[in-house]
Formats: sequence, C-alpha cells, structure tokens
Amino acid sequence: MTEEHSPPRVSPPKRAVVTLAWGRHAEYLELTLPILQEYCEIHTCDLVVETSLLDTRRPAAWSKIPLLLRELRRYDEILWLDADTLILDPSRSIFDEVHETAELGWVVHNFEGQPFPNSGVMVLRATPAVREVLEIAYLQEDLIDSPWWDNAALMRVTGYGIPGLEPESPPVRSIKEVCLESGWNAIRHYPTNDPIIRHYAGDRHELRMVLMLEVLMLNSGLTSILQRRGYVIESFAAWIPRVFESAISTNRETL
Ligand SMILES: [Mn+2]
Repeated sequence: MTEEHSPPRVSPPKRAVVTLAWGRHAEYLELTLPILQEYCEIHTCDLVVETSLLDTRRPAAWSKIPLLLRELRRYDEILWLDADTLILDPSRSIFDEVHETAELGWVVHNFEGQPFPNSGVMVLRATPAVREVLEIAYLQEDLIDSPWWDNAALMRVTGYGIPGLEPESPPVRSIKEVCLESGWNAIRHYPTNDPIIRHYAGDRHELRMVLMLEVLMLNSGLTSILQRRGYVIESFAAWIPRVFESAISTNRETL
C-alpha cells in the first residue's frame, strides 16, 4: 500500500517536547523540569531530555539538529525547547497554533528590517521536507562557528538568509511554515505583550539563572505548579547565593 492510499490517521499524533541539557545548561533543567513535566502531562507529550552532545566536533548548539532528526523518527510532532527557555503558561498548547498541514512553526523576530526566525522554540512535524531542511542545514559547514550556529543554517535553508553570511546560491528548500506570535519565544531584545515561553537568549549563564529563579518564585501560576508537584519554593531560593558566588568567581577569572 502506498502512502497516498493509507487510511486517515485515527490515533492522535505522537508528540514530544525535546531539549538538550548539556554542561552548565543542565542547571536550567533543574529549575525548569517541573514546568516541562506539567506541560507534557497537560498536552499528552513525552519529554525527551538529552544530556550528551550528539556531535562533539561542533559547538554544542549544533547537536540540536541530529537530536531532532533522531527524535523525528519516533514522534509525529516535536516541540523543541532550548534549555534556556521557561514556559510561563503551560496551559496553552503551542501545537494548536501550528495548523495540521504546516510542518514548521517558529517565531520570526525582526531586527532593523531583517526577519530573524529563532530556533530556540520550534514545532516540527515528521515530514520529508522537515528532515531534508535539517539534513541540509547540518551540511552548512561554513556556519559551524558563526555566532548563530544551527540557527543561521536553518535560516539559510528556509530562505531567510543572513546578510554577509550567504553563499551565491543558498540551498533553499520549501517547507510549510507558520510564524508564531512573538510571545511563544519572548526574548529580552524583542518586547512582547503576552509572553508564553520566555527565552533567555544571549544572556550569560548567571543572569539566566537569576532571571529564571525570579520568575519561578514570583509567578503565582508557576509557584503553584511547583508546590503541587512537591517542590519546596525555598529550595529554589537556595540557588541564588550559589549563582552569585559562581558569577563572582567567573569575574575573578576574567580580571
Ligand atoms: Mn537559547
């Protein structure tokens, strides 16, 4: 039986939230894991937390691509979340925002007229076009040490391009894409009225930790999730002196 003639799918799509918590990024997961678990329970997703790099020859961010290719063999739909993200409202389903015929959903920020999709939060569906985009993005070896790593490669292959980084004929592939409201990938450099997923992109480690802790301890919705799941809020407060000690010792090293 060919794929065209297969019966319509009756079972719901198999979904996962996928993230990479490697090195110091594993500390973010210590803070965000209960919220991720809550999200996965509400929206019937598996949670895949990878703790190793899939390609140690490249900067860590690149491991996102082989990790997604691996998990798209097991799941129909994936929500990719960078480890430096925090879901502020787990009740809202990002999958509902991506029409079922679409293949990729992400937020496209705009900096000085240049559209800049951000690969820190993405919905991907397991289609041949998505696999091809990921595979070709991984082949963009001239971008391995670019400031935006995999993000730059995905921009190239989806046709966005980055001024100054594009070859004469960029390998653009067609993909059915949805641009999500900016609140789904709320970064500090791009204010949004309705942040749903906060992304601490570009911030240094200690600042991310402090900002995440502040939200977890002050946002009543998140605090009640932590309490319901058996976490003691005060134990989160205990992180703060550790983070500051780490910040101070890092500064000493650079002096
Ligand atoms: Mn990030």
